Amino acid sequence: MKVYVINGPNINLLGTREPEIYGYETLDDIATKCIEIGNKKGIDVKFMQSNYEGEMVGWIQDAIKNKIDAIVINAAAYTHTSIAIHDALKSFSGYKIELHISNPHLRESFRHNTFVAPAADAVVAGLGADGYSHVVEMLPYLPIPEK
Ligand code: CA2
Repeated sequence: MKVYVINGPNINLLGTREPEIYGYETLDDIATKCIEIGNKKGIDVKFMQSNYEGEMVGWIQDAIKNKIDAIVINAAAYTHTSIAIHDALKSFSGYKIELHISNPHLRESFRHNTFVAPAADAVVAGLGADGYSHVVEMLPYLPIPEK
């Protein structure tokens, strides 16, 4: 199984600021843990992060071209604004999981709308940085279509 974990703007700052919301782990720490878990389970996990909406759309299109089985996406602030990411996800026929470190519904009202959720099979939010590794652990048990 091949999985892309796509992260949006400012997620590269994890572990450096706002630890009360996002914790102390860096994105590299999280990626290393997920790749290790994936290796044990025969899952090829590729982590990526961009501050640019178009680059994220490009990676979703790459996932289609490369017959990736599942996308885990923390679109960060683009979750709440991006119809382009929504449209790209709709074109991807594999399994899609929206992920957030915090629970946006407990935060400012501008974080309550998500353009990702209506294009996703599952949503994980509020489990902290551990949400990423929990999702990778879960992948073998999810109804992911054969490619
Ligand atoms: O909780 C999440 O994972 C979010 O997707 C994080 C986004 C936010 O806009 C979403 O509403 C919820 C923000 C990511 C910013 O990451 C930072 C990490 C450390 C320091 C500053 C920002």
